Amino acid sequence: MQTRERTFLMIKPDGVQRGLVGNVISRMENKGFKLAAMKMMPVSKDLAARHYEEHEGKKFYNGLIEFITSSPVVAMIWEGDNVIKMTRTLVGETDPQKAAPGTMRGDLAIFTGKNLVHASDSSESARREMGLFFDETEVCAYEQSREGWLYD
Ligand code: IDP
Ligand code: MG
Repeated sequence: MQTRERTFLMIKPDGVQRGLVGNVISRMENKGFKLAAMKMMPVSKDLAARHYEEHEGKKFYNGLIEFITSSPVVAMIWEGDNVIKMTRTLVGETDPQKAAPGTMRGDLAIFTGKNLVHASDSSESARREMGLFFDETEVCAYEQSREGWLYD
């Protein structure tokens, strides 16, 4: 069985509170990506700081940590060819007012500080973020029968 590229995708507290968990998951499933891991969880201050370490010192940093720890998130790993870049495309620009219609943020959000989802932006961040949120034993490698209809 082939393990394809993997990325980390997280539905932030606003997405969970607004009842958009299913909508986000449907978009990823409908595209053809395979779910490899998923859990609903609170984010501790420590995990938030490690996840967002690249933003430490920026003016929005404290608010971001406050927000991401304010209510549970849904953390996921998705698998597929070029999934890191394609998920960023499906998510849309950081500012929902600039995000194209058809993207998650373009369709479902209004404000940068409440932009629904996080998605890894490179293979290094994907590896790092998957490791922060999941143990190896929580990640499922399995055959999905539709793969022959998605890839050569
Ligand atoms: P990304 O989520 O599209 O990768 P980043 O620049 O990595 O965007 O920023 C991480 C998160 O920090 C954003 O998703 C958003 O929630 C928050 N953020 C970024 N810039 C701002 C800002 O100018 N004001 C408020 N929040 C921001
Ligand atoms: Mg980012």
